[in-house]
Amino acid sequence: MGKKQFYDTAKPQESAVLVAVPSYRQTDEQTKEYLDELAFLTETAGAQTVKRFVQKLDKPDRATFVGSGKLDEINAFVKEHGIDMVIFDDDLTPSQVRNIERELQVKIVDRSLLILDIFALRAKTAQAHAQVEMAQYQYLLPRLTNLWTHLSKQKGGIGMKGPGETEIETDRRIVREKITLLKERLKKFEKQNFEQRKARAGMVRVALVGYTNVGKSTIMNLLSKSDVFAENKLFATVDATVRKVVLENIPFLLSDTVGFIRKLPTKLIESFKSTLDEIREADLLVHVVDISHPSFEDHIAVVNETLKDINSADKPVLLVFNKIDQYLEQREQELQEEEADVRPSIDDLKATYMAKEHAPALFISATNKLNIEDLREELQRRVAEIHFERYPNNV
Ligand SMILES: Nc1nc2c(ncn2[C@@H]2O[C@H](COP(=O)(O)OP(=O)(O)O)[C@@H](O)[C@H]2O)c(=O)[nH]1
Ligand SMILES: [Mg+2]
Repeated sequence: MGKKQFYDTAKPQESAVLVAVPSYRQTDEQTKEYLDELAFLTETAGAQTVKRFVQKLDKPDRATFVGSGKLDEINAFVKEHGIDMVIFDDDLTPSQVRNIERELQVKIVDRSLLILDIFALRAKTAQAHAQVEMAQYQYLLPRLTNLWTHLSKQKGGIGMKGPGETEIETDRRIVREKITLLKERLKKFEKQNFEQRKARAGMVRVALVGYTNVGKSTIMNLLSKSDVFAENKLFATVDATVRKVVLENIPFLLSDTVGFIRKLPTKLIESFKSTLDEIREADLLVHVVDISHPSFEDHIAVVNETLKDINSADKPVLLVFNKIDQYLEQREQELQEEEADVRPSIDDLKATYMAKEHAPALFISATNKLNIEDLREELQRRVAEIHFERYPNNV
């Protein structure tokens, strides 16, 4: 898989409709933001969202995820507009996929498959390719009996960057063998990583963490004068990058890695464990937040949850709110339009978060280079603290 893609680039952009089943507790505002994010993922994967379908339910329908009336409604729309695929904001069970596909006769993509696809597009190093491939096979294994029917095989495109036809027709045994081989290959990478890390011993390690698309790679480039790929896309960077940075004569290692997202499939986290080692072994986490995003508080919670999942929740954290340029613009507009609830000033935010965290919180703009000196100073101070505690003789 990985490089062996079945994506026909000559094809016009694929069209998609999105489907979400929020609980009654979820506000409409939240539902809209979640679907905005799903549409952004869809766009990142290369397709265009044509329509969104929402059905409030206590929990998704066991057989078809949405109720039969809603499914008919989706079906009518798909037929009328010649839609290529239906994307669900949750993971579907193999039997749900089978039932829905039988009904709609188009490609059915769930959240895991969509994210896996983006990862496959974005992986650059051999290790990241192997990690994505592993996750793809693990996703495929329980679904081998019903995914990739005649329909999906002809079409290609999103969700079809998985194993080719020959693999699909063979049985689970072969997929299991592939997983075993990949495990061995990944072990070799892990050994190499371990050797690299030994070579880097003696330096404080700092990891940039945060939700996807908040500006981690931009900050990495700013601090280390490196050239990590940054783009207004979700998961622009899947591979971990480590650079040496020197501030006030104290060297430390800074790593940029894959961003987090809500409902990140656990299988994916597992496959990326060795990439996430950079976070797990860090002495200090720089948690970057996009303050201009309406759901930034949700994002902070998702990142903290994911850190818990990878046993890194109790590390020291420096909270950095990025994109204040955009935030201030939004606020300015609210003030001008005399809106009822104008967002708080940066000073108010600072007071709130410093009280909450009992530590400084920084407010910067990485692209407009606002308060970057503060960030450098604070980082230097925190790194020096760790450095002199650990290497008291190494002044
Ligand atoms: N307005 C604004 N955009 C920013 C800022 N920092 C980063 N960005 C943009 O946000 C997008 C995502 O940045 P990136 O560094 O790739 O985010 P990552 O996914 O967290 O690594 C890119 O289009 C950046 O140019 C900022 O301070 N202000
Ligand atoms: Mg990035």
